[in-house]
Amino acid sequence: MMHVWVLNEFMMKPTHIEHIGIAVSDLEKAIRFYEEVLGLVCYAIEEVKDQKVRTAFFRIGETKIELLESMDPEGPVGKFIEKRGEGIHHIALAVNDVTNALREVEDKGIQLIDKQPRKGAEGFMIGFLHPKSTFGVLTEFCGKK
Ligand code: CMX
Repeated sequence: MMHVWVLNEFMMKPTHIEHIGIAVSDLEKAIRFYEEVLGLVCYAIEEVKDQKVRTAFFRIGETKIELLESMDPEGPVGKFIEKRGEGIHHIALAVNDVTNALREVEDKGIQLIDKQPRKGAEGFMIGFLHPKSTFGVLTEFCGKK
């Protein structure tokens, strides 16, 4: 039987794809591809020490591409590249309130990596859902609070 969802079951409904995270081995080399081949502009490079990565950002329409270079082979991106090579690492969904969004999906049985939001790049709060719970795609909630 088809389930009829009611609006208040989706209080955290994402508004758009905030960014797509791409794991790269060499940030400068990857930036050159996005700038010189695709014509995008890198508008920020930032270290996110908590996540053991150096990031570079490009705007593309309403969303962004976030390049991720590991600063530590034991960090999440270092381990990812070691196991799976360079490539799409995660998708970040913009939500109004990361704390509430995490709580809401956990109540629906989704396994969280972060029970509480942490500080991400660009002053955003971020929280990850485990890829084993989200059909193999590491999913991030990203918001101003
Ligand atoms: N996407 C999909 N699957 C992934 C994955 C990813 N990015 N990273 C790891 N996995 C899979 C692995 O392939 C592995 O699968 P199998 O069990 O089938 O082999 C499984 O998850 C466990 O992987 P692991 O290498 O043993 O690594 P860990 O369990 O130690 O960590 C994860 C995996 C996702 C929990 C960890 O990477 C994490 O906590 N990620 C969230 C934080 C993060 O990624 N930060 C970097 C970006 C920060 C930013 O954007 O600012």
